Amino acid sequence: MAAISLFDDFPLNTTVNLLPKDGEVLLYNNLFSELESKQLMECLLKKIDWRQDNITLFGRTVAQPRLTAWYGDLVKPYTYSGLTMKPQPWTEDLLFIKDKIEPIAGVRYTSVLLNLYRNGQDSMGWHSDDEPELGKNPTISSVSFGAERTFKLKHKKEKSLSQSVLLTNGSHLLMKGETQHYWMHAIPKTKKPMQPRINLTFRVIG
Ligand SMILES: O=C(O)CCC(=O)C(=O)O
Ligand SMILES: [Mn+2]
Repeated sequence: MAAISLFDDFPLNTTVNLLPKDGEVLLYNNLFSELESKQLMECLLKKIDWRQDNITLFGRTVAQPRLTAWYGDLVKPYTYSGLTMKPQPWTEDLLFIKDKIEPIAGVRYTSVLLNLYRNGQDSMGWHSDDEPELGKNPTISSVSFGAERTFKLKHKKEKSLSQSVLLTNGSHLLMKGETQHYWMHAIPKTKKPMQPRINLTFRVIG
């Protein structure tokens, strides 16, 4: 019988909660094959209507350190860090990704926020995905293509609790339960030379 190595990639649909308490964060590596990931990365880079918005934080207006886009069901606009975003209609590529993650997440997503990190200087600051439109205990799927970046989590109350997850090309990270209530997450800047990375966070807007 073949030995099972703990160091192999987890097979599809094998999940381990990466949080010690107060929420669930599950990682599915290689949900998309290398070829699918390469093709999706190229198509999304080309076809998504990327923009760099300004954002006002603590009264100061600055350009967001990444490009973003917002797609989804053509329902209500969504307010995110003071920006009201009007979604563009789903594209074929986005529906392909959505169809693949929904059976794992067990929800039907109504929208997706896309982030393009052009290099290691692009980043996402500490936050929780806790906008009122997302409701209590939202399920959020985060799909990554391109360069591997470190995703950090820290507990809001217990300062000693933190977690680091490498988000690889073709991976699916699922956040659910009380995660957004108790934890914050971020993609820090890095000085290492970094190729572009695209991240898609699928959300249910109520
Ligand atoms: O790029 C990532 O992995 C995180 C994105 C994120 O947290 C968000 O869009 O709210
Ligand atoms: Mn987030």
